[in-house]
Amino acid sequence: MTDDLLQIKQKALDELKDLNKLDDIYNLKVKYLGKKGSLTFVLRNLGKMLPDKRREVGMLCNKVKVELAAAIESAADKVKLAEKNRKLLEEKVDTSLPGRRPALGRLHPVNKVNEEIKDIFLRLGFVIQEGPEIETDYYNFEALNIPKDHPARDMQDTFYISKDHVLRTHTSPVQVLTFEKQSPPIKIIAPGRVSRCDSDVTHSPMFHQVEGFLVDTDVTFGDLKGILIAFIHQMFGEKIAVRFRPSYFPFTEPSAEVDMQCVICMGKGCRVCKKSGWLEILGCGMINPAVFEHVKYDTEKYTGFAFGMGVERIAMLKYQINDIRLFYDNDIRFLNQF
Ligand code: 2NM
Repeated sequence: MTDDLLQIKQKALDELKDLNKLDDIYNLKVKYLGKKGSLTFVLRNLGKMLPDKRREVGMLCNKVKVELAAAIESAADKVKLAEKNRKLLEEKVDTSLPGRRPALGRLHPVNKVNEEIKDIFLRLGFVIQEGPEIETDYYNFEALNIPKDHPARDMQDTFYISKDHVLRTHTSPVQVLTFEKQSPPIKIIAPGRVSRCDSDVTHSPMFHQVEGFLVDTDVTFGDLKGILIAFIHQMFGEKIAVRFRPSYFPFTEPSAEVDMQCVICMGKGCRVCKKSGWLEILGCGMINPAVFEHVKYDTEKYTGFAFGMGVERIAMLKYQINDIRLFYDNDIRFLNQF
């Protein structure tokens, strides 16, 4: 019997040597020391032995049990420690590595210039007014004295949503809506997105406009010139020369196009100004009484001026960008320059 016990112990120790998983060690413990284990079996049969034998075998059995339990415990500890070291090594963090710098956001150049334009006119006493990007034929054309057969209504220029609704081709409908709600004096700018069916290096099917207008008694073309020259000087510098050229818009009479001295060559003539020394930057005029008649303003009492400019065009001149599509490519290398 004592030989059996020593054999069991040796067998258990031999098996234990090869184990390196906690589960296997636990199973071995059950196999030898558990309720149905080999040692427990011996202990159960002690009662059938003679007293002397029983004492001898009992003592040895307990000794083997204690030794095996200790050996199993120490094997388990070793496996746990190895596992812990493996994890520490695997999850090691190199705290000396440099951190990743988060990319800073910035304003899109079109938004930046839009903000600058708005700031200048706010300082000149204008109030910002916005309106819907989808308009009826009436507000986008009819009320602005753009008759049914006017080329600006052509399918090539206007995105029609339905027979009667368009994506606004300018922010002028905001002016008409304002005229309907308020009486003079009015001094407003209308910034916003507009759409025209046109696309090349200087035209985008969607772009941004700032239009402005002032209506009061005794408003003159001189007032218009004063405001626009002040704007151009604040936007591009005090030294820039400005000229007004006669032009035509259905909603203004007289109308003019405004040129400023080429900011690239300072008027000497270059590729950007096509050797002329001048760059066209906005359109303007005295509001056509036909527009006032639509909103029932007294044309004998009130006069007004209006102007309009493309934000992308101003941004292209300011930052010397030669392709409008760069604004919409979302290339971070382009956008990071502003
Ligand atoms: C321009 C040029 C000239 C303009 C006129 C009006 C209104 F509604 F008051 F008649 N709004 N905008 C206008 C005048 C716009 O953009 C080149």
